Amino acid sequence: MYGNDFSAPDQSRRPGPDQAADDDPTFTALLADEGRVEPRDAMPEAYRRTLVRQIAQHAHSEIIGMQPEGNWISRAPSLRRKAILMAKVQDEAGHGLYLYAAAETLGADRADLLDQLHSGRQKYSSIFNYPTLTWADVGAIGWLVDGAAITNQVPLCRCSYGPYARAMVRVCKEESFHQRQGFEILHTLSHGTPAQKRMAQDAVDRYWWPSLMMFGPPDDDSPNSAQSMAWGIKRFSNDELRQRFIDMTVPQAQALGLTLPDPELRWNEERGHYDHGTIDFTELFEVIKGHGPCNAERMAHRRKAHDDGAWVREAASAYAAKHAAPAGAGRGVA
Ligand code: BYC
Repeated sequence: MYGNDFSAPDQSRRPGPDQAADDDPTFTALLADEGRVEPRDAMPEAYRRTLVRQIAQHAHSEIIGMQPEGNWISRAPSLRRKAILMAKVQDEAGHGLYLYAAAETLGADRADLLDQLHSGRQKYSSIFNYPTLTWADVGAIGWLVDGAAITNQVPLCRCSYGPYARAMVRVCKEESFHQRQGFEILHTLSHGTPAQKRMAQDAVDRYWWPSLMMFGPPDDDSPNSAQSMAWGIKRFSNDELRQRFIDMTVPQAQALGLTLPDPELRWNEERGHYDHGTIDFTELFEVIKGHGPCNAERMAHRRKAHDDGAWVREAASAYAAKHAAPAGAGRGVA
């Protein structure tokens, strides 16, 4: 369970997980020193549980996140666009794999995590419960959703848990390609025919507010933030990252020649940030509770994909068992 090679734990440094205690001074000192916690290190049980919760939700988001864009692979407007989109969706599957592997280094069982997703006991990002109505939505997802994801995930490269932080380095590199491809799709549309520009504007109008909600509830309504920040899992609060994303995105919208659907967006010289209108967090909570436009469809598709893939898992297990058996066993050696 703890034998994942990419985490390369230093086994000599610290006692095993069984000896972990919430007030372990070595753990506290390691965090104070900005050190990395590795899988075999002692860690408080609550720290481990928080990481499994966040990493599993993150992994689930990556694989559910394949659906809205996957919808457009067969309808991409050119072969070039289709090839790029296929590669992007495949990257998201890869991110899911790194993240499930990172959760396994904490003792989580992948089948159990998927079971919790399928039964609704674990969450995935609210953003993937919105439909992709036009090709421009693929651009808006790349530009806004992947842009928000990068803003949230770059600080996670410095997360105190080593395997999660290292997985994020590669994920962020890939996400920045994704964001550029989204920007490029929207740039082409916004400089195309009036109908194409309208399509791009409509996609941005629908995806702007849900993208801001990806960062989670406001800080004073975020039960996990304070402890996660104290443990060095989160480096910035939800509101800080949301503001950073807005500040980065407003000039990009201007470069695209598109507007953001918030009349209250304006630069505040004193704060050194953009002010923005009120975010309707009741929508976020409704979507999280399962009442978004596509929650039922996303989950039904995911469960079906999982059931349809049962034969692959069985074949892989049979293959692994065959190769784990002692040489000659079961091969009918005379
Ligand atoms: N959607 O105390 P809080 C991608 C939940 S994938 C749903 O602030 P925390 C991509 C939260 O889980 C992007 N649920 O929580 C893929 C908590 O519930 P529980 C995914 C949300 O953990 C394919 C409760 O609300 N990125 O980029 O401190 C294609 C209270 O919140 C949401 C990650 O997962 C939400 N938006 O902070 C394209 C990044 N927000 O667990 C792109 C890693 C909050 O207590 N995760 N909740 O029942 C994080 O950074 C943090 O978990 C969050 C939330 C900032 C999301």
